[in-house]
Amino acid sequence: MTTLKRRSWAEPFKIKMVEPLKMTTKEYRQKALIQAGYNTFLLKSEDVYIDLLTDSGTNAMSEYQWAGMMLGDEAYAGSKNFYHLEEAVQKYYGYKYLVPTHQGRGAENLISQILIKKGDFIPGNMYFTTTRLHQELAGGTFIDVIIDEAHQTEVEHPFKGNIDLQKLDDLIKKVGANKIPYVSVAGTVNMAGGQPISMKNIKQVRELTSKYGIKIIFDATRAIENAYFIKTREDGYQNKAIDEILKEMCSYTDGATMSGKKDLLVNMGGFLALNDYAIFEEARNMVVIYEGLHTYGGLAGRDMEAMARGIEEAVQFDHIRARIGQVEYVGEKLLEFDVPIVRPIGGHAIFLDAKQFFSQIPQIEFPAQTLAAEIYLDSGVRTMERGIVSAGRNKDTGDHYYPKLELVRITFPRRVYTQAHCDVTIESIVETFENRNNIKGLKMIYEPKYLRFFQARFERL
Ligand code: PLI
Repeated sequence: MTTLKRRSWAEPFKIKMVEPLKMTTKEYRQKALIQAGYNTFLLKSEDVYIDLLTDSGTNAMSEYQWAGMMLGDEAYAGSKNFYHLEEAVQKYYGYKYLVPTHQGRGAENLISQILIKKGDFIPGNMYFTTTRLHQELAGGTFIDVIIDEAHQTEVEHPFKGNIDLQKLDDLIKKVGANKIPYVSVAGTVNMAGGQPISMKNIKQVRELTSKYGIKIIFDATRAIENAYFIKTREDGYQNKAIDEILKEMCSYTDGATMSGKKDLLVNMGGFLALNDYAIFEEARNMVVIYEGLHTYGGLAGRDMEAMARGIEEAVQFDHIRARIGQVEYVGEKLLEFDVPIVRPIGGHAIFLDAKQFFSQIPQIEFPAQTLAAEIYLDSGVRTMERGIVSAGRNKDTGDHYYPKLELVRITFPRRVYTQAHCDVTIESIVETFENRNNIKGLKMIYEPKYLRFFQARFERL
């Protein structure tokens, strides 16, 4: 007789509506891949079986959110859904002022233009594509001050998103505090593999920056997932609720940019949240130019309502445990087959280490791009490159950045896929891994000027 080793958890919801998926053959996918220039961003979604490209805007909304959509107040000015969203942001994130934006990068544009002057430096815990680009477009230079462990895929560290305080202090001393408008602190650092920052570290960054009068702008996009890791990994937080932890994290920062398309369980929406009235006033003026009036910022009333309701659901422990539990399920299975992944397992995604996976493919032949293409070809599962293509080029020299991390992100939309979908994904990756030595790299045949990973095209070598 076998004995039970553990009790499983399951999702705290059941399925009410389904969206059929198209099943395709390998020959079909081969054609689709060539048409898409070996770039998974250029595939048609209908040609994808299990879409693990991103967790951004791909979430399934609840009946509570859909009911809220019917209560959209589509007034040009002063929509009641704006006031509901404002109240929810104040209650759960703790910031005083809210400027809605169509999505996260709308907020990044506003804060970068307001706070950054030409020649400034913006330190942060690893870059994110759109965040860094807005900082650069505003005349700044992003400086990575994340701990070294974040660049080492095999090193186990509970908080690989932490900022190296020495690196930060050295930078401040080198360039001067007046050249650093703010530190860009992200929760569960996306490009590091969905790795969290500890509460202790955020607090220490606050203490250090306060000495110099430097602000902290928080990328709160996946801060709720970060709060889960603090609760489960950091001393003193086991008995705190997710919303308490979230609010404490935000309390050490001066404002936040937010893509609601992740943590907040919606398909569209974002915001800029601030404590300083003067900066808020400027953002509220500027949002009118780029997004829309300050009480809708590019969103329909119904979108703001869904986001306000999404905040309430996102901070529920059972939700966040199941969300991260699904990602852990996939990661643990891949580790059983010795597939190289970033460890510890991240919050929103599994990151395959493409340099190790394809040790025969040099970085300039795009191992991660190749791997994402191969997985699609094998099973119709769509993933995303997060390596040299995403890193882009140095704006001064024009050379490729060669990031230490050459990853493929297998990203899980919230509340969308079942465990059987997860199993199909695992089997496809394991089979590609077993066949890894027969696979060659790619060459880039078209490169767009900005954020090239979205539209670049490749051919097989
Ligand atoms: O896609 P936006 O404009 O709503 O948000 C931009 C953005 C900002 N910060 C972080 C950490 C992100 O992950 C982010 C968007 N991420 C995408 C699209 C992703 O696929 O991860």
